[in-house]
Amino acid sequence: DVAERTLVAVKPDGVQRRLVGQIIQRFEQRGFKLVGMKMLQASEDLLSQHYSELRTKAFYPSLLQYMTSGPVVVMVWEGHNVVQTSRTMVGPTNPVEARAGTVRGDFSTHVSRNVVHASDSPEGARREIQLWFQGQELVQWDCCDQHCLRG
Ligand code: DAT
Ligand code: MG
Repeated sequence: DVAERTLVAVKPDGVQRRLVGQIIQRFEQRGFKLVGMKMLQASEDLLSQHYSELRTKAFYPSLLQYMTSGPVVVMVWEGHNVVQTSRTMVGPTNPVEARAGTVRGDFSTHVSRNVVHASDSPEGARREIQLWFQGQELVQWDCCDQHCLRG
């Protein structure tokens, strides 16, 4: 079976606030496998595809402005139920609802600066991974502890 993958991105506020390491650490310690990672300044074109569902929202122009305001760090993580588990680790969209222990609950106060992105479904993850990564940028490798991580 092909392991599930998800796209996680540290948004420009997270990079500026030097939270990249702490966010990577959370996914590593949970037991997920990093299979792709890069830092880039995202273009408006890429972000308009990434956030195409939000096109009609009032906050969409400011969302694109924020997301192009500085570099992002995008990652692909792999593992059992990684999509849903990542959403739980990241917390709800609005930090006011995010519990301590989640990324948003620990590091953010405002919905427009919520530090991190994580795909919301396996189909969404496939679409986003294709959008942000070339196939050869994803690395297939054996994690030596993988047999300890599931039954
Ligand atoms: P999520 O990032 O939790 O998947 P989403 O896909 O609904 O949330 O929205 C994408 C991003 O858009 C979100 O992380 C922050 C921004 N956003 C969403 N709702 C917003 C709002 N009401 N005001 C400002 N920004 C908002
Ligand atoms: Mg979303």
